[in-house]
Amino acid sequence: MNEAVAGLLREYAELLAITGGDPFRARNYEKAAKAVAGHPADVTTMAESALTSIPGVGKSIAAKITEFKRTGTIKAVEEQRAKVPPGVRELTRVPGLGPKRAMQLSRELGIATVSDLEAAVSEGKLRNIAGFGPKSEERILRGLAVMTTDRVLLNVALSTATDIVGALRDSTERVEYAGSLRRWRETIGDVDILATAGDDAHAERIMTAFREMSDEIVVSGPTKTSIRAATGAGTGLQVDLRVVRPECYGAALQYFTGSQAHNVAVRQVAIRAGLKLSEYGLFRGDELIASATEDDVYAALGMDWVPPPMREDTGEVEAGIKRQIPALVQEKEIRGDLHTHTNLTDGVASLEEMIRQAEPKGYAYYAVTDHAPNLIMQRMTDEKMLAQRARLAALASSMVLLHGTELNIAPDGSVDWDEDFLSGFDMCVASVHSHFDQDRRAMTKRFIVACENPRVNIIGHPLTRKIGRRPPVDVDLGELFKACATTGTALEVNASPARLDLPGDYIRQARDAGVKFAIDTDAHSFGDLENMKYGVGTAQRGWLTSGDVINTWPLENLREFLRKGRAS
Ligand code: DGT
Ligand code: CA
Ligand code: CA
Ligand code: ZN
Repeated sequence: MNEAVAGLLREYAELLAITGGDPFRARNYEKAAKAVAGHPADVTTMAESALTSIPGVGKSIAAKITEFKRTGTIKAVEEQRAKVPPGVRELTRVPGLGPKRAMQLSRELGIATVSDLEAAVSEGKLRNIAGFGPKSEERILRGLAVMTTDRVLLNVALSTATDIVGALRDSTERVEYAGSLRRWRETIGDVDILATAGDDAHAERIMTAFREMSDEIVVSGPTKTSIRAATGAGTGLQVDLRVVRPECYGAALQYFTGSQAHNVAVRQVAIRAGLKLSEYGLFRGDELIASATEDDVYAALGMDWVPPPMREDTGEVEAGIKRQIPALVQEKEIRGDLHTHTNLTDGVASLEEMIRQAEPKGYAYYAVTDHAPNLIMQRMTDEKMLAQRARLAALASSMVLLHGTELNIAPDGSVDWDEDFLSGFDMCVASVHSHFDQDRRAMTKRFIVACENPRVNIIGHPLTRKIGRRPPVDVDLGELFKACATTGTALEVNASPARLDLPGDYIRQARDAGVKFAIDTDAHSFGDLENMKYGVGTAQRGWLTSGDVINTWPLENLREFLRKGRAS
């Protein structure tokens, strides 16, 4: 039920923003929605007095949740809904189209859907509307181009896959997901699951169990069935299940993990050796040479096993043949999270709660990096920051607690505080949070100035893209990488599945330019602390080893890096 309540609260926040309500109020409902979605207990079974103990939930939101419990709806939400024409909410999701303009397009052109908008742009209709110039048309076109339609984010696919794999464990010993999810690709088209069965009857039992998980069967046969997921965030996502004999599991796993380009390249290696590779195994004529494990298959081809995130045909086959597959960074090597928030700014949990929640992860260190004053919505002040520092210093923890901040990189590359104030922090992340539309030259200069700041240690979510929602900024990455390498500024691999920023291909280029990285969750809630795996997967797609990642290093080495060559 929490998802339904969170959905209504989120809708209310969006509607308030569209109707021009108090932005702080909208922000509060957004925060509450996040907290409710991540709350462990079903909020509709909780007493109103208990509800207010959820971070971000005050009296009036608690009353709305109780109202939902009683009536199945929230009157205030319905009232706001009545003020907004249908489709406007959908339109505000187009990157670059704010609430005001979405209302205007609805009123003047009757645009009610994203496809209406696409048609109107291509017919040049926007040009006749007051306030819409060629620049806004271009911005909307770019926005439409990044909107994902039929692919889902990693966390959505992973939760669907984990549920289904877990349920299938009752029917078979060996079952796991393959495909793009196993490769940690940033978006997932469909989930591919592989299971083993000893005989046909066993295979049929597995297929039956799988079919019973959904009302929507796309296709079903003795060895392959596809359904659409029936529950959870991934409702509607296609899931393919293949059932194979245990003795060809390795060859099948290799085949269905892909990528297709990797498979084509590996098959070429087989052909050159006079062999034939398929999902059933590696053959010489009719003789089966290898198939039980992936290791066996790669070894019989004269290669190292290739970690799935590298399987994109970008040099990994050659590296495998030369026995030069790097020892990719692993999640268990991460010693700390260097970018996290609390409810002092836009996080939903208190400082003490976030730290208590992070401790079981076994980190050696943990940085609190709340937002700085120039992001005015966050209402940060010097006094609040210093008071937080004192609270942090007084906390006992199994982790070394670092006091940091997330600075805003202004259009000219400057950041919120002067060097004197900044020198009081253990470390600083600096990120672009506004003026995304600067041209390449200005944007590049902006990043370089930030890197040259002796107190800026990590550039947060460097592209500032949001997958399917906001395009990347236009920056000369070659210049940025050079500046990072020479100044000792790390680039972030932001682990939020909505960001994954930097992405793998750029990580590799940056690493080749001598850049170091910090894999961080940018956690705003308890749940976000669990996102580290997506960052590690992304780093693996960039071929990173622990030597490249500063938050796998012992604290002393990290501190040395954070000094950026300063004496203290
Ligand atoms: P997705 O689903 O678009 O996120 O990406 P994948 O990589 O999961 O693609 P999918 O689901 O179409 O197929 C899963 C794997 O199966 C794919 O990575 C490689 C293998 N595969 C599928 N079709 C072919 C094919 O026609 N040729 C080859 N060589 N491999 C294929
Ligand atoms: Ca797939
Ligand atoms: Ca598939
Ligand atoms: Zn942040």
